[in-house]
Amino acid sequence: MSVLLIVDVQNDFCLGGALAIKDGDKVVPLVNQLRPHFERVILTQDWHPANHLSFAENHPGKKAGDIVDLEGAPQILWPSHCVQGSAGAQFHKDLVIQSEDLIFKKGTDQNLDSYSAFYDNQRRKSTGLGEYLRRIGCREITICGLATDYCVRYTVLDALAEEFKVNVVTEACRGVDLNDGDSARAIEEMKEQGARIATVHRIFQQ
Ligand code: VGL
Ligand code: ZN
Repeated sequence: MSVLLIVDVQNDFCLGGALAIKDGDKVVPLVNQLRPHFERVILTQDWHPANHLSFAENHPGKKAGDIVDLEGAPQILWPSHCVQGSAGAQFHKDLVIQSEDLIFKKGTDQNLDSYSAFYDNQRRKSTGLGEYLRRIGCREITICGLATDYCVRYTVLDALAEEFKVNVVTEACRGVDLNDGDSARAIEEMKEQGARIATVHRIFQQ
């Protein structure tokens, strides 16, 4: 069973969004080209309550980019983004979504962030994605979306740790790059851990 996992292609990560990633919306046509080549498409949706503790706004005196302790682990503070039910949390309007697609929402717990589509950042709870993939007989997944250095990176590393074969379509990913080179380093790390870099062109040829 071939699976395409589309990570967080939501308005807040695109042009004009609350946590806009440079050229985030440029991934949309590429992701749309990828999807017909897969038997199943799964999307993740960052889906925070307004009081989420990854938001700088919910820590008086702190600003986006600061790091705080959240339940014993360091947490980067972000501008408020992908608030449940808000326009910013919706998928980009040009992203093709079909009724049979599966959507995994994450980051719903006020006290925990969840970059990975598999687990929250503290690895307390599984989202059920790994179990689902095993149940449908999926051994290999192809991952694209936003952001290369956060949700894509964590998702890829968890997928590898769960022993899936992982392809990352880096041209259909964009990163935040809080520090110069974060996305490039994330790609190197994913490769070192065993991810294969795929291109839209190469998938077309298969
Ligand atoms: C993301 C920061 C905060 C992401 C989500 O989708 O990569 N990054 N929440
Ligand atoms: Zn988030």
